[in-house]
Amino acid sequence: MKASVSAILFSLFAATASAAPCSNTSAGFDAWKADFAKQAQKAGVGKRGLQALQSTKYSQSTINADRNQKSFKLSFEKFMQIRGADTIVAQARRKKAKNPNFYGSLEKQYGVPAGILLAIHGMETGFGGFMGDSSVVSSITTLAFDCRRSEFFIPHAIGALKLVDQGSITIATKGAKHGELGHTQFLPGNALRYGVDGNGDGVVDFYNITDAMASTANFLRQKGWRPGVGYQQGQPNFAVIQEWNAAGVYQKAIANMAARIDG
Ligand SMILES: [Ca+2]
Repeated sequence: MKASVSAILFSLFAATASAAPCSNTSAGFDAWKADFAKQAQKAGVGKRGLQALQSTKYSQSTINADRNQKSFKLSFEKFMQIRGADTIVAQARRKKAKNPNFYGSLEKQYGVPAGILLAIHGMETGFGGFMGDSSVVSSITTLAFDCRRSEFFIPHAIGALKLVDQGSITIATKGAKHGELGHTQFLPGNALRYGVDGNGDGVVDFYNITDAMASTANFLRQKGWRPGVGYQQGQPNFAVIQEWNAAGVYQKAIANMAARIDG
């Protein structure tokens, strides 16, 4: 009996699994893309998104970056020093002073204080100074195809194609090596889900500072940010900062810098 049950399970699995397998090299990327296009279409991706998928190229630089990720265990002090925390805080304080109404209206709408948004902006891209040099769609599609973390990246690849459909990005849009995009480096699936049109021009554009900041505030709010409540370690909103980035030292850095920016 056991054997026949597992035989049935196996055939069910084989019927639902994608016909083109993942790979640890570029071999088979085009065949996989053809299969993935069917999956994307079923998930609701439209014509523009599918065209972008067709134009993607296997991104060897993304895979090289992925393989070279080192798990770093820096102390908090060392991390702050390496990331230039003092400079970020000083720049952020100037930006806030220059544009108090902008940050004030974001806090009014989403409950997230300026310090948090500016600390994230400074940490992620140096306030938009460098937002990446890899094609977002090619990078994220390559990671969906790569065997190491297909399951994690497939929804983000679908998200990227839907962002193309809605006019937020194109095949030419550049981001970081893992497809992170815009001023605060959203992964595409998160961009799709939490993006908002902050400046009201009809496009959710993560390379526009107003849209990017509003989207970041919206992400934090949707993840449970509570207005007027503390965000240092041990306080309720620290859990929301943990949703932004998985690294403990990064989370503490954001909370520390935010308090100094708003202080
Ligand atoms: Ca907009």
